[in-house]
Amino acid sequence: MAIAIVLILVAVGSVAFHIYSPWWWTEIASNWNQIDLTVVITFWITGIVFVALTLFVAYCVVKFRYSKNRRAEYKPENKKLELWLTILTSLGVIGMLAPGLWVWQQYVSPPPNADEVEIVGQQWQWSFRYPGQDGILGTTDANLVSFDNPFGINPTDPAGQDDILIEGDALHLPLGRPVKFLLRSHDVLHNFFIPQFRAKMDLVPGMVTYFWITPTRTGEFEILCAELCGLGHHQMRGGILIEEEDTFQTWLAEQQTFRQIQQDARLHQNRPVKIATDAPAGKE
Ligand SMILES: [Cu+2]
Repeated sequence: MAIAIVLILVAVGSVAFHIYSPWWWTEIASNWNQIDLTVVITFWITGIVFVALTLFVAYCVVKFRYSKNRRAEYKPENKKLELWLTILTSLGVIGMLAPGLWVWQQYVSPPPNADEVEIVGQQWQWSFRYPGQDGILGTTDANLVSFDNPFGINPTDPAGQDDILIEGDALHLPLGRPVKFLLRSHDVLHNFFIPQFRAKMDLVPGMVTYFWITPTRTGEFEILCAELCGLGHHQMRGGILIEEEDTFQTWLAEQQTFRQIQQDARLHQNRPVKIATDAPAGKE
């Protein structure tokens, strides 16, 4: 009897905890309400099954408790019961999977007018690339990655010259405009995750993965790496700022393009560098 009471308390307590607990998702900042909905559907299905099964076990503990005068009945098969259990289980599994597939299809089908932004992950930082004036991201090659060309942009591709490169700063995006993220990794698996967007995706070395969102409120959010990617994984964080269109454009205009960065690097290389020395003048 005590076990039955404990089981009932577990069922009731779990439901009460779910309803009254202060923890819930952070306020959503993207168009992906449907992803929240899929999680809510899963909560409902697993919640109902959990409560029903726990209460059923409690019922059985009481109903079929030991009695001297009762003998167990051998019943290896029950076609009717098995059919019902199979149907109900299938419905439950379909109910949890089908909405996810439906949303996933949309998640990886960006609208044709979506802006493109590239996200580059490497141990252990995030960098970002905008396509610049021409709206086209230049081609890249991992073999071209160097100190002066950390994105590995192909210098002979005209589309890459005006690409805007952001390193060591937050990703800025305009409010209300759909954006397609193109994800690339320079070393190992990473995962681009912004909880408020309800969106994440793996970055896989050697391929470009993608998904899209539309930011629905301004604010500053955190980019997390959701893939254990090495010793510094925990500090692989970045910032993301959702701004009004004007503020975004002002910021974007202040950023350097690939061409400017290359020119600066060349200038720097050609400039005569004075090195302080203790040697007497004229004797070098
Ligand atoms: Cu990572």
